[in-house]
Amino acid sequence: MRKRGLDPDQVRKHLHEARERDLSYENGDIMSSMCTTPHPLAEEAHRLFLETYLGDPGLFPGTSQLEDKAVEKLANLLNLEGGDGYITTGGTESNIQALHIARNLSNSDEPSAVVPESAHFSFDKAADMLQIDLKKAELDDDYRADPSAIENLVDGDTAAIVGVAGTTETGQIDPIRELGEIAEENDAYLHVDAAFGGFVLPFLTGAPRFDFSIDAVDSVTLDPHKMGLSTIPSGGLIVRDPDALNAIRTDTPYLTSEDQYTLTGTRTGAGAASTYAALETLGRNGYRENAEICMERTKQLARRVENSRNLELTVEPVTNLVSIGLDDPGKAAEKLDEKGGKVSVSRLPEALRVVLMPHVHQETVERFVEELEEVA
Ligand code: 0PR
Repeated sequence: MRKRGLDPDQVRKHLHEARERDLSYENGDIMSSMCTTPHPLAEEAHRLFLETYLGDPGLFPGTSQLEDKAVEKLANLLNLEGGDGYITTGGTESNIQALHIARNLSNSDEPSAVVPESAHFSFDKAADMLQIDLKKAELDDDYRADPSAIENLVDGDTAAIVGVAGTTETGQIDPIRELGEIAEENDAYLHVDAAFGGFVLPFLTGAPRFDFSIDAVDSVTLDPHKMGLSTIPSGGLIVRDPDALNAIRTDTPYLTSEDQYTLTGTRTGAGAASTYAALETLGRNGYRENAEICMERTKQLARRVENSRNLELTVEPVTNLVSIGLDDPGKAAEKLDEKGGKVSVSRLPEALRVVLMPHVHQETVERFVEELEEVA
């Protein structure tokens, strides 16, 4: 560290230089992310609550109340009356904590979790940290969880079964109801990772059910900092039974609260405030409009892919993500990169993965397809 601090203008200059090297959502560079420009009011809330934290909630009762309200609204969006949960740092923390609950509720000496092969890598982190065996079940032909493959891996040590609503790589929705039947028969905890789909599916007519309207669902991850238009970090973990949180409670001597069930200690109140602001200002109609616009562009891209000679859809998109099959997707992604647009390559299926977040406008889609046809 420097002995004498720099002039603020000089530091500011360094900050701006670094920031200018970043890609930006708004000029259409980023097509691989599930994050986007937050709603302006969410951003305003974030700034207002910048120095608040919820690790010691008695110091920030106002912020703490906003978190409770945000949790209630998220639960309501997921068709749950009552319930509990908290605003996490994102899908990873929510998934870790869900398996944490399931493991601690399990009677097994060697608890395991069964997930579809499409599950996000946060479950690998969770399994490693929690010292549980993670069993990955093969997918069906449409890259969804295959209930019979899941069932084959379930045994007396299965603490949790996981389903995904809006998978990271294809945006697919697992058959949660069927997974629920398996969970009930085997007395296993059922967690649904709707980090991405949670703010899309409730607003699409005819989307399959994935939430607490299915009795067997014990907890759901949904991320306000993805399609919820909140600021980073805002994640959500919602549990059906408030008592489930007792399984991961830790005493917190000398704080204003007696215990906490969160993974992190000093955790920002900005995510909770920002989530509350986005939920309140957008309402169901605002989110519906957002989801519909994203799906329109998704369909626009999907149709272009279908009509292109060298490209194919690996699956028909059900959320705002398009998975494009072509020869050597890795090479295509590299070439697209040179042109400025950032897409990613999925591994299952091996394909180009484009996420149609709200910042990916119609013109961006058009430009992308032209560039893609060139490189393909
Ligand atoms: N569950 C699902 C289904 C996800 O897709 C993700 C993240 C998570 C959980 C974990 O969420 P957090 O990253 O909030 O902890 N999915 C993408 C990923 O990490 C998100 C992403 C990808 C974001 C690329 C930005 C980006 O540039 O793969």
